[in-house]
Amino acid sequence: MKNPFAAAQFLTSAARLGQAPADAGREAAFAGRSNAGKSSALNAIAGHKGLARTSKTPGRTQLINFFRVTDDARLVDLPGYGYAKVPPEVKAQWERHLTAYLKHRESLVGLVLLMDVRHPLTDFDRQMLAWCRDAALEVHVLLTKADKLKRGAAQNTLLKVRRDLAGLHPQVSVQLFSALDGTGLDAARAQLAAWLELD
Ligand SMILES: Nc1nc2c(ncn2[C@@H]2O[C@H](COP(=O)(O)OP(=O)(O)OP(=O)(O)O)[C@@H](O)[C@H]2O)c(=O)[nH]1
Ligand SMILES: [Mg+2]
Repeated sequence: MKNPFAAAQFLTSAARLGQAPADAGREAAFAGRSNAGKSSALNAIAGHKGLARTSKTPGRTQLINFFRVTDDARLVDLPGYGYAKVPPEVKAQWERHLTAYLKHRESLVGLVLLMDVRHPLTDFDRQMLAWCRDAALEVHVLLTKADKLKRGAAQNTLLKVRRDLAGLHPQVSVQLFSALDGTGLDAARAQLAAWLELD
């Protein structure tokens, strides 16, 4: 299968919504707590290791990073939340930017919410799901770093999270994912391609 994300390119970074590219076409954003594997997932999906910067230091991606897929389609790497060393006022400001982005970004068609398969559904993940539900925004959950668990344990987590999510958001899907060994890569690409109307 041809990878519709192979030509993805870095477009721009924005500290707030006003600096974002024109709100046209279709956009899918990657959100999740710091270190969940957002940038790694983006790189795996594009098949391009150096596209989004990954880091062992949590909270590295502080800006909203936009990537062009086609003239009409973008992927967006959102800053991670739950980074303990960020002062409360910075955190509060970021929450305002984030909710503004989720609420007002017309081109945003879906949110990929990443959770470490070993620590799913934190309070902030639940908060994010509530914001998306209120904004009537579709969510696709990637349970990341699936390579860290045995197959059976990962499957059990998947079933449990799927059950819990059903009560939190009416339009949510969930899958296992690993940027390291490629688990769930095709399914993640298929969901994004559907949202962005790529073929
Ligand atoms: N084993 C394993 N490690 C992973 C996987 N995905 C990411 N990692 C590691 O997890 C760490 C964080 O990955 P990032 O992709 O930078 O996480 P992020 O969510 O973008 O983090 P912030 O930008 O700080 O919010 C890095 O050390 C990655 O190498 C995976 O699928 N498997
Ligand atoms: Mg990142």
